[in-house]
Amino acid sequence: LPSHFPAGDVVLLDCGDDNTALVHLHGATLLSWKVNGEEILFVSEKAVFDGKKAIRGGIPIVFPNFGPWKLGPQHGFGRIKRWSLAIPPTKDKHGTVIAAISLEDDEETRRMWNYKFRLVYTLELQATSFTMNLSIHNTDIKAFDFTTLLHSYIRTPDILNTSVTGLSGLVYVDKLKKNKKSTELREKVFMDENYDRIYLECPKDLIVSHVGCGKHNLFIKTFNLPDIVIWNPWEEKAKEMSDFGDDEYKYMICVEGGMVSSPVTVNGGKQFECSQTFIVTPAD
Ligand code: TA6
Repeated sequence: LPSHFPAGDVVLLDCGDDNTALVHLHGATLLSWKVNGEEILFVSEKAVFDGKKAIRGGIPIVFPNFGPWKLGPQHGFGRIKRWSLAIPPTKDKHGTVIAAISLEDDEETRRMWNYKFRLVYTLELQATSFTMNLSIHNTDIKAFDFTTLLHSYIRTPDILNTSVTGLSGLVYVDKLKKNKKSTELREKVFMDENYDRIYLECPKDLIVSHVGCGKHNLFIKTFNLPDIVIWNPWEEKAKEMSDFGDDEYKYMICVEGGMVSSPVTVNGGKQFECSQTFIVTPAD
């Protein structure tokens, strides 16, 4: 385990040649995804693993609410609760390593959000690709609404040289400008300041350039996660976060697939499926 990751509640998926993924049962947070030994995800050196708040980095799961929530913690309880190992890592006949972790309602979640549910997070690791499947089961009688998102922190050696391709022509909500809506005109979206935007109904796959140590791009394909949140706290807000280094904004970009612009309704006994696939490709 990397030095600053605690042992204990982590599950390692290993498909050989230093192609691995590490998920922490706290918040079902992916802490690491390595492709031939190159770390693609970002976790703050100051991340806290006390189980009381979300881990700052990796891919925490946002459920049942994206953003500030009057019933409980911001971004909901999914990234704070301790999930359970449902299917231990096993290699299938194609060489894909598959594992699943799950979360069910309990007294604590029902006090905030009085519904019965079961989340199953199935991870599929191959040599240069990684798929995260989230199924949200309504095990209650009554219907419930939620928003959900995979809050992916992607590593970069230089935020100024990292861009997101695939957002051109989309309407985005700018949370830094009182939720003002604008249209993205750029083929490649670079950041040189605090960004906090929700790109709505993104139909295309995305490419995040120069991730990891900078020699690879990350191709992101989503299913049922049409809204793409792009976030970087930048310098001022980085200083305000106790679990984030002052200069760490230079080494991460959040590109987050979600169903957040309008809530999903799932009837009793039914389920909602969503997923994202990450593929590492050589940088152009
Ligand atoms: O992903 C964007 C965002 O909603 C930002 O507004 C910022 O709050 C970020 O999530 C991190 O939120 P957190 O509660 O983890 O500090």
